[in-house]
Amino acid sequence: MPHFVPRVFSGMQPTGNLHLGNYLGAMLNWIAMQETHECIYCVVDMHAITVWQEPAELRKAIIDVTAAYLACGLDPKKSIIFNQSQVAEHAELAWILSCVARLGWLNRMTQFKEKAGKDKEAASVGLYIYPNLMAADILAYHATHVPVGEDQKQHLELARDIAIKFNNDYASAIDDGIFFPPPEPFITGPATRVMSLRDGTKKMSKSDPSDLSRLNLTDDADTIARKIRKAKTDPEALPSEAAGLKGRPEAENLVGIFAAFKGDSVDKILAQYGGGQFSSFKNDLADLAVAKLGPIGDETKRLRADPAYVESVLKDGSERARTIAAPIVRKAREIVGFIVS
Ligand code: AQP
Repeated sequence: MPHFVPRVFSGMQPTGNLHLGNYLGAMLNWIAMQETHECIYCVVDMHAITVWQEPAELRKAIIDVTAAYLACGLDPKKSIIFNQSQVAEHAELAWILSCVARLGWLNRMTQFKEKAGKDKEAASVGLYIYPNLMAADILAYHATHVPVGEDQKQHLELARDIAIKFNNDYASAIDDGIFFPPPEPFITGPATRVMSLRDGTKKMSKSDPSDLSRLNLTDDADTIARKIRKAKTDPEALPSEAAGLKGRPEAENLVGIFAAFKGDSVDKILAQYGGGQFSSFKNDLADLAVAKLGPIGDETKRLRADPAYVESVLKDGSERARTIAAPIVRKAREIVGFIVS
């Protein structure tokens, strides 16, 4: 088996403000992996248009999400930071992979079912084949590790299946057996699935119509405190051990967020707050959230006011990304039998 350089790839959609789920589920790992791996972090604007976006809003959102990346601590000197649409190899490889992936595989994707809702016929074709583009994003760089939240697990398994099928289908044209390394999901950390503040059974998401459902990374201190105060809870007191959170999704979510911010275990948090009411716990959680998110929000706003700088980061990142993707995608074209001049 050939040796592949350990390489990290991941991305977020510019479809709204980044929120606490993005931060705890993915971003914390992204930041940490910069110190140990070669990392490529993408603003996945091509994924964003699988659902119609107002063009001027999309352009602004690409800048805003990039500003949030930088404010969280991604460093353009350590990592490649770019937007997907500036590297044409993603779309090119996605077509090849769409011819490798099977309809039956895509039919099983739960995210499509959730997002398309009842009227599947009206969903874009892009939304349906979104996982093929995601596979191309990763495989175009021969990425080996993909840090994501729990909700992306199924898409990553599909990316692995596509890589393996490509390697098998074209085995006769691949010198040492494996052209695409099957990427490893990296789903780990204090909160791999942060839930909505209004409904503990739904994930926190950018597209939830209620802004009260999420903590945005740009929310000010008053907004953070208000959202936590209004967060749904149940009438019981907090339990003293993690097992007591079973069947209490809202309580479990808030304690999980507290533990993630604090860097402590859920049991340790409950040893302190168990038996108490939610009100004082919520006050402390709000203070903690403001202390962690406030500086990120301030820095994001500062960077958003300098779009020329943010665009320069994306331009430089896109050029560096292309130097990695171009030879890999060129080779993929050759492997499938295209004439590559
Ligand atoms: N609630 C979450 N908990 C943990 N991780 C999460 N991620 C997203 N939500 C949570 C992780 O963040 C990364 C970027 O995901 P995304 O760009 O797809 O963002 P989103 O917030 O998941 O977007 P929406 O709101 O669900 O969809 P749209 O934008 O279509 O409205 C991923 O690693 C994801 O796992």
